[in-house]
Parts: sequence; structure tokens; C-alpha cells
Amino acid sequence: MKKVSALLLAFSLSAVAHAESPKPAAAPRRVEIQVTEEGYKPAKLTAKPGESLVLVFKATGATGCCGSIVVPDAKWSGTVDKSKPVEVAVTMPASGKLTFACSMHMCQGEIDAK
Ligand SMILES: [Cu+2]
Repeated sequence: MKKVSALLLAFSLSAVAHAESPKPAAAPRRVEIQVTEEGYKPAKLTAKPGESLVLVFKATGATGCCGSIVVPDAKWSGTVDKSKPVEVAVTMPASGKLTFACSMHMCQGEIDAK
């Protein structure tokens, strides 16, 4: 019995220690971007240099060619449609902009590192 309660105590102590340990690296910030036939909303965003983001491209209606998205910095391209939001993990550059666009570059968006 003694052994069991000691184990339980150790377990609950480690659970407390875990809960109080310093925050792990912050989870990537999720940024929602609406995809419409007219373009991306918002089309201009800002983020901290080096910040980890998850771009969540969502569509509520027709996307036209804006639905075919390229994120060069993440070496990613894909298609978003009404029933299928897509998530793209990106890391902001130290300076400058991270851009996204449709594959024909008519619809464009950018995230400013600052
Ligand atoms: Cu286009």
C-alpha cells in the first residue's frame, strides 16, 4: 500500500510540475484568410519576424482562380474550395514579406514581417 501511494504522490507531483513548467514554444498563431473570387481577405497582414503561423485558407463561396493558391516561401501550392479549407504552416522571414498568390498571380496577398 505504501508503495502505491508513494507512486501516486510522485505521479501527481510530476503532473503539477508539468502544469507549472515554463510554457513550451508558443503554438503557431492561426491566421484565417477568406478566399473569394475577388481575392483574399485580408490581403495584407503583419506578423513578427520569425513568427510561426498557420495560414488557414477558407472559402464560403466561389473562389474562381483565387482558390488555386501558391505560398512560395513554404514551397506550397494547393487548392481551397468551399468544403475544404487548407492549412499552411509558414515561418515569417527575418524581414520583408511573405507572399501568397493564386497560381496565375492575379489574386495576391502578403504578410509583412515587422
Ligand atoms: Cu488567379
